[in-house]
Amino acid sequence: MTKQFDIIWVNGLIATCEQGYGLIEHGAIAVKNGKIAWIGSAKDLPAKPEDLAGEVHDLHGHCVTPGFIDCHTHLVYAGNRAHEFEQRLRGITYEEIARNGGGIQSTVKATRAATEDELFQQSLKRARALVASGVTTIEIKSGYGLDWPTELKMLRVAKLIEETIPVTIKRTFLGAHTVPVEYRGNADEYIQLVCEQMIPTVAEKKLADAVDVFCEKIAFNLEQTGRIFRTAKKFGLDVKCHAEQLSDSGSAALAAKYHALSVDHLEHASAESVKAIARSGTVAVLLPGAYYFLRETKLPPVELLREHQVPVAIASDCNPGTSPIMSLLMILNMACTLFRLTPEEALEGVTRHAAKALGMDKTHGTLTVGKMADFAVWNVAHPVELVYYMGDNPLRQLVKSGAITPHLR
Ligand code: DI6
Ligand code: FE
Repeated sequence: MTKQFDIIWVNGLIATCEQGYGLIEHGAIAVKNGKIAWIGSAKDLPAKPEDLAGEVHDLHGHCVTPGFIDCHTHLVYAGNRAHEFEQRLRGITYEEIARNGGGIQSTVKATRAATEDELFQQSLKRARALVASGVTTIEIKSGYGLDWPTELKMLRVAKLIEETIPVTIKRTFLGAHTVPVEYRGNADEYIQLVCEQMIPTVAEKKLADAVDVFCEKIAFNLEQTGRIFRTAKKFGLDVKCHAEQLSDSGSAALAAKYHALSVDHLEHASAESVKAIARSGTVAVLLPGAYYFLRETKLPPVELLREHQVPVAIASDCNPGTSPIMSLLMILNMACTLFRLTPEEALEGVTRHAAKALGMDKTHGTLTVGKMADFAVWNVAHPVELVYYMGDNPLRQLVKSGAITPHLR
């Protein structure tokens, strides 16, 4: 006789993340067809676990969280920028390096030159490292091609990662990451290419779910950003924005006007920006790794975000220039030590709110009946320990769509 569920995990401290930690003690999770079919206190199970499922796992009191969602990465790229790290330590700023043809441009050069397989192998390594820190969903942006063949190559590589390891990949088209060298001094013409050729093809061939823009003095202005948003919306794509990372440009408020899924960075965001995103239901994505690595001193307006009840997600921003970080556990700690988020807020930031930042909150981000059975089992007694330690990795087991994934390190 077929049993009601496929697998049951019992005897765990389950953090559902539905509201804060959302803890269930002595909890059980039952999975059917890759989704959560039952969750609650084990004593409330309708029958003995063995009678309900063919496979029963004892969690021995270990802690369970939703699989982490890294909602902002640039992990598909070739080469690295370790030499620029040295330059910055000698006092040259990120913006100066960018103006001198380094920065994003140097990664563009390496990414264009790499074969698809080289790009895949290098990127897969980073995706595996993130997964090994408890991640089951990763957003990956293009934006190191800035020409169509390379943007396409990046988007294909992102897809191939999903086909190779058990992780969900959400792709974002970031053709407007910076002005490519061929269009230097002619950003409008490049934006025209992005809007008239690239975005329509991305939409038609379903190469990405969303479109992002780096709105900044060293990248694109408000008018150009608005043009990208209008085009993306016209073609049915969601929008996101790298907003107010290095200066207060008003880009977060502009993104809110277009009902952006998220505005990301926000160190320089004003009270007006925060009010605008609160009204539009946009998620604020904070990226403590970039703040740390650039040794920034201007903090994002966390208190204002709280006051206006803006959902706050946190992400790795994994990229070669400003956040060469491949552990979301590390980012959880940084979000608390650097930005003063509470551990509970930090955890919501890589689960429930991160799912919302990717428009997938109906299916992911919390341990709730009907959602995908993506969860992590941790060798800790309470979820705060995930945030507290640095450099440890207490991941015991990762479950993706109800299946236990082999260890991926
Ligand atoms: N903001 C960032 O932090 C990354 N991109 C962006 O728009 C940095 C990308 C890089 O330096 O390679
Ligand atoms: Fe970024």
